Amino acid sequence: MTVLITGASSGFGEAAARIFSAKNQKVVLTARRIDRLDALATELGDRALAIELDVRDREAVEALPDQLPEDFSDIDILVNNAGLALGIGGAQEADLDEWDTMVDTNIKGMMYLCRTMLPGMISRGGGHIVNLGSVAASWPYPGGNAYGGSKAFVQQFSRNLRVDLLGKNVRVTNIEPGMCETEFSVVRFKGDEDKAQQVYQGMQPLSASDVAEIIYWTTALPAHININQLEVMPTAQAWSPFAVHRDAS
Ligand code: NDP
Ligand code: 8X3
Repeated sequence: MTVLITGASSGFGEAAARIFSAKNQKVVLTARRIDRLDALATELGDRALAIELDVRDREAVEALPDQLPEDFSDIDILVNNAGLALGIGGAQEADLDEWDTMVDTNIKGMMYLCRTMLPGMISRGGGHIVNLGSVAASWPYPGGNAYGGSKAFVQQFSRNLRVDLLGKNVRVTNIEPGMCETEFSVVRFKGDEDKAQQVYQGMQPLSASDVAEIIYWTTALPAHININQLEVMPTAQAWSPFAVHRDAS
């Protein structure tokens, strides 16, 4: 098996790369921070390949299959993990550039990778796409706005892929984690480590390897089993009651 992972320089992507590699699968590590990918590829050995890729760059994504050396060219599993949230303010005060970045990365980047990798999978007789959604796809929270919307797209796009790919032997899985301590909140709060740490204060979040184990598990099931959607939260997280605004008078 050869596994292509986007966003392999950190968090779930890096942890998934370690697990797939430990299971003797070849891994193509992609992200923007090539220094991190090179270090990880060196650590994982000959069966790992690092490629700098910004998933928002459609031309670069479309050129990717031709860029892969023969040993790594037959991608069996695509883990569409690259993504981010930026900011947690209300929609009325949001930065449109940040909304654009989330849409370009979480939605368009994921679409580009699917469209580019699917023909090869189908011609080789099968494959598996694992998309990283979020609990934010289904459950709104203050400041989730465009991030939640982008992950709702991932949810519905993943379901639609299943329908298009029926009979093609290509599995599609949408994994929707809740709170997980990676660099996610550091990115969301633009490098403010203290603010990021407060998100997980006094509770046990998921770890990157918890989610990576789930990603791997969905791919290791017998080929006739397709996990469509899998929502996972830390035990310490749940939903709130509906919010109600009451007039003070
Ligand atoms: P991290 O911030 O730790 O990792 C995000 C990864 O995405 C990095 O490797 C980063 O690499 C990559 N990335 C971001 N933008 C781009 C881009 N334009 N092109 C290529 N790669 C990019 O966060 P997580 O591991 O937590 O997040 C992974 C996925 O899981 C995301 O889609 C996120 O939305 C989702 N998720 C996270 C949850 C959490 O609580 N942590 C919960 C639910 C879902 P680089 O900067 O080097 O390009
Ligand atoms: C990340 C989880 O709850 O911060 O997708 O939106 S949350």
